Amino acid sequence: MMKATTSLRKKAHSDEKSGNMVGNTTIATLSAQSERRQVGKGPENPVVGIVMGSKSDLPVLKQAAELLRELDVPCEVRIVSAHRTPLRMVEYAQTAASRGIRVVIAGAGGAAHLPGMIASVCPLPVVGVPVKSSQSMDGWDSVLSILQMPAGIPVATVALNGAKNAGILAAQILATSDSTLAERLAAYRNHLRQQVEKDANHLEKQGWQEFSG
Ligand code: AIR
Repeated sequence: MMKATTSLRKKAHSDEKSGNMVGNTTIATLSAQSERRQVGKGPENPVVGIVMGSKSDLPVLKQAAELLRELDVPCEVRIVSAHRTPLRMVEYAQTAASRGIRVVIAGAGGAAHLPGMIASVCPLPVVGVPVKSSQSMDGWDSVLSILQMPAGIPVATVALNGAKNAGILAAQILATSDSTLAERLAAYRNHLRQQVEKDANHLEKQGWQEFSG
């Protein structure tokens, strides 16, 4: 798996030397294209809004931010609690689209009403991240609060603490109208595949005992 700290740009640099290809183009080319990205114009123009119910959710939700940074998708990160700051939540949801946000990632733990309530106020697609908080009933409280939305107001719910996938989903939604982002996502997948193939080869060569030791 590509480490969050290893940006696609850095990878592109080494691939430029080795000539690694993704489809008909090098990852370096993809990175250069990302400079002229179509989604947003820079960090001051975020297109994904990441919101969480508490600062205690940040270790999970930051994985979405890291993934989006790797893909050169500008995002903003905010703390907004459905229960402790309900008016702030409504204001965020009502203004997100007009500020240029195109997808919202919302994560919370416990009685996790934030994703569903944002979805009820805001016309944008909402990806919900159930967070296993310190007081959690094994995560089920959060999972069920986010997952079981009434018909008409959907939240695309990812796995417990699955913020990385939330970031990928948000990028995939944006990539339906951004071919260069689609190419960066393809490069990301290609990297995942190469990692697994590398591990599989090592395991076969070394045997499972050596490999796991
Ligand atoms: N929370 C905050 N406001 C409403 C909810 N459901 C959630 C946070 C966090 C959990 O409550 O998303 O996962 C515990 O928050 P804290 O601040 O007590 O650590």
